[in-house]
Amino acid sequence: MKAVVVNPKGKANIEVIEKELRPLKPGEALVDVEYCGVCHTDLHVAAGDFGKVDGRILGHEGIGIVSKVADGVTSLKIGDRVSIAWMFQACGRCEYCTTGRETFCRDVQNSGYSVDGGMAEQCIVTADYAVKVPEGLDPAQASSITCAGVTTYKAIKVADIKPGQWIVIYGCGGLGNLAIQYAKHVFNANVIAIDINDDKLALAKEIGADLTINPVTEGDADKVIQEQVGGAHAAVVTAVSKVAFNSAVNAVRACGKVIAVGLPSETMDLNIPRLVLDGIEVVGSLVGTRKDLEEAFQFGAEGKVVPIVQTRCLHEVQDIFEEMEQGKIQGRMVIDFKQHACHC
Ligand code: 8ID
Ligand code: ZN
Repeated sequence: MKAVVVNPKGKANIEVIEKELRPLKPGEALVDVEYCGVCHTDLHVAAGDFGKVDGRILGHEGIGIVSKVADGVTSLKIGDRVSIAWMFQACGRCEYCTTGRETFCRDVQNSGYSVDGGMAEQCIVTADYAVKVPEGLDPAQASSITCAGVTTYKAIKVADIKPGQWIVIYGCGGLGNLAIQYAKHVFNANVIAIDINDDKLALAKEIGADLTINPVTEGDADKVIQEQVGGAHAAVVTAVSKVAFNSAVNAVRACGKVIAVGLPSETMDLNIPRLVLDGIEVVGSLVGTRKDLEEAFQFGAEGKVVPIVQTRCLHEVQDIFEEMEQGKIQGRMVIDFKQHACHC
């Protein structure tokens, strides 16, 4: 089968190769991949930002149909449409797994990073960790919720934002466009969108942002936010830049929360008196639990959030990675693995 793997010598640190999967182990299922989105995390993994994983099949925004189940599988059957998410499996027994924080399990395995992922014609999943896609949700759109959607839905939950409060979203890319929609249409918050590209901000406005700011042309976003709304109640930072993290700390009001989601390999500045005297909280948030994904999917199925996706052919994958690096993508590019019509 065709698969996108990490190769530091390839264009965009990846290449498309022929690769066979290992046999299924008990409790696992084989999924015929329909769609897999390209997340900025795939760029970090391919670049070795979290360690070298040469030869690993990338992808954790996958959706596909179960074509085979191994012994002991009771949660899935052949024909089910399921997610291939970052959380391949966790131990299920530790203090994190048993207290609703399974993404932080110390023995977690991650698709497209520590095990082979969904950017291939087929993928292995641990059956109990694959989440079913609800009826009525378009599978290409569902792929975007499998990481970008659930991550931002969860981050806003962590932000504990209340209806009518102000939340600022830094970065309006694949994650950011969904953060805006969940914040506005599910949590009923007032939303400020920040990006350095005007086309991203135009899209942000279209999908519900109440206020947009381009710090490159309009000055420091934090100053504008403090002036216009007296500071946001919370900030979710999806931008891949420490500049945005530093701005977020200054954009929130006293007792505001900064939810760190983006993963630039950098260090942010934290002014200690600002942190202490204003009671600011800075919290990391990592994807979401299976339950979070189930909920995030449901809001998609109800049409409250509509992922902005464009399907592309597998042979364009290296171009997609480069377009993402250059900030040229609106919403998400999703590789169509069903499209055998294109014999590329
Ligand atoms: O669980 C998690 N925490 C998680 C899950 C998924 C993804 C974290 N991530 C991480 C990715 O690894 C990546 O570091 O979130 C980050 C964003 O992923 P993405 O949304 O998939 O990337 P994108 O589509 O390229 O969007 C990034 C946006 O940030 C803007 C860009 O213009 C783009 O729209 N941006 C940048 I880069 N610098 C900015 C700045 N200084 C900025 N926007 C505002 N200010
Ligand atoms: Zn992702």
